[in-house]
Amino acid sequence: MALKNQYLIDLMETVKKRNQGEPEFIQAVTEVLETLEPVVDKRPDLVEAGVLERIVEPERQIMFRVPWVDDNGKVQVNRGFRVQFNSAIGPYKGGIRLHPSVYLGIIKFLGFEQVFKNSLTTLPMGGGKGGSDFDPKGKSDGEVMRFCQSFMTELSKHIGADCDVPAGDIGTGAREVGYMFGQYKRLRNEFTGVLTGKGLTYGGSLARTEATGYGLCYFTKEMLEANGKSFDGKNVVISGSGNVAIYATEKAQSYGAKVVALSDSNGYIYDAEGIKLDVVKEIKEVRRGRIKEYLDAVPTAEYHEGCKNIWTIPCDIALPCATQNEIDGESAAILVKNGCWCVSEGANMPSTPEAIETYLSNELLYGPAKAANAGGVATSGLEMSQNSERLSWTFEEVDAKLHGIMKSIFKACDEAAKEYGMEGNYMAGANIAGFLKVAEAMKAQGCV
Ligand code: NDP
Ligand code: 2IT
Repeated sequence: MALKNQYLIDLMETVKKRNQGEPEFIQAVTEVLETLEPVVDKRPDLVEAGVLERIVEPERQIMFRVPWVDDNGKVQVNRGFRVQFNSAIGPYKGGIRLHPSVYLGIIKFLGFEQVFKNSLTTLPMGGGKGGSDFDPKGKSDGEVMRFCQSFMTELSKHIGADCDVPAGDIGTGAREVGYMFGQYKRLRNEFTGVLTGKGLTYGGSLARTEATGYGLCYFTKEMLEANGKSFDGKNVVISGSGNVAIYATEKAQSYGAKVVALSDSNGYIYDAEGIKLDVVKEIKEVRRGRIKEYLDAVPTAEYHEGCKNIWTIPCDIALPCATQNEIDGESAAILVKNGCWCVSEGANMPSTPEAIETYLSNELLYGPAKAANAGGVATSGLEMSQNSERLSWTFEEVDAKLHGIMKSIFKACDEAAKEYGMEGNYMAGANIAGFLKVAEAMKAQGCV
């Protein structure tokens, strides 16, 4: 899809000029602006208020040095980031990614996506994202703790329960959130809900661990049912084997699907009998091991080096749950050739523009990340509510609210797509519905 509206073409040129060397950010903005063309035609008042020029520019970007001492007594230096993208509808909210590939462009694309995603959740949360090029893999607990403490020493100056509330993402799980929370509390001498994804003994919410993966399946189930389909008896390929992939597998299996593959950045496993999730949880959640160790417990499964070829496995439904741009045009074409009819995204921006074009032109059911993976941040929003009222809800209560939110997100995407003449294009629906709420709030608050 190419932009036709001259105003949007000019805006995109400005974004490209201003964000050189940040292809992921430009990709994320391009996708959104392309789907907003009918909104620009219908809502000159939002154009007049300069909402689009403002929404593509982060409110604030913070970059800082993160020095820490490794187990050999040597000083290490990483770079820390927090991009506070948009606070029109609530405090900045979004995870922290710890991965060697992190640079400003990655955090900006994630922060931009987060603005629309958080809007879709129906909860009052603005968008932000943070991270560092620190790699927790292979580090001792002591090293991870010293890094997290140093990272938070600077970050604590910029966040707060009513200002900006970080959480987990790639490489940031309960361990890292715990160390960061402890350091924030120590520096500020206050016990507040400044992070989500906390442990259950100190303010975390039940079902937050499961939320993104479960939410992905709740959203996907709605999309399937609206199109006369279901998970039952279907072959499913899921990439990644981290937090999102594990709980997507759990919920898909509970819906009667057969999940036949999982991966990590080294390679993928194929188990024709269906993945034994207790084995994966033991490897990944207990031992922090590699996915190929699955074969030690299940010798009948296969392991293949390299993660990309996971998309050559024939399946009905593909749930990418690892990282950005993990499905390119070539992989998408192979998926389609092998009979895949649904792609629903647990990861953020896992499909390249060419892959998305392939889904849409072949009429696949396509659940875009902003909508499909919003269950994690939605449950973070529920954790914030529980922290504010100093109560904790039961697993069933949180899970039921999450389920309700994912249903309403699907409905919002479906209805917006219909209203703007793109029925069945849930990507356009998600972008439009997510945008409109933030845009109305920005217009109402004046030029800020
Ligand atoms: P984890 O760190 O728990 O797991 C990430 C998984 O993806 C691992 O299996 C990892 O393999 C793999 N992976 C990461 N980077 C790459 C890469 N460059 N190439 C290939 N594989 C890679 O993270 P999460 O499960 O939390 O996050 C997965 C995705 O879901 C991300 O896109 C994240 O932004 C998104 N997401 C997460 C939410 C959450 O609540 N956690 C909410 C919404 C979206 P390895 O171990 O080898 O690195
Ligand atoms: O991408 C995401 O939505 C997340 N990593 C979760 C963010 C959050 O604040 O829970």
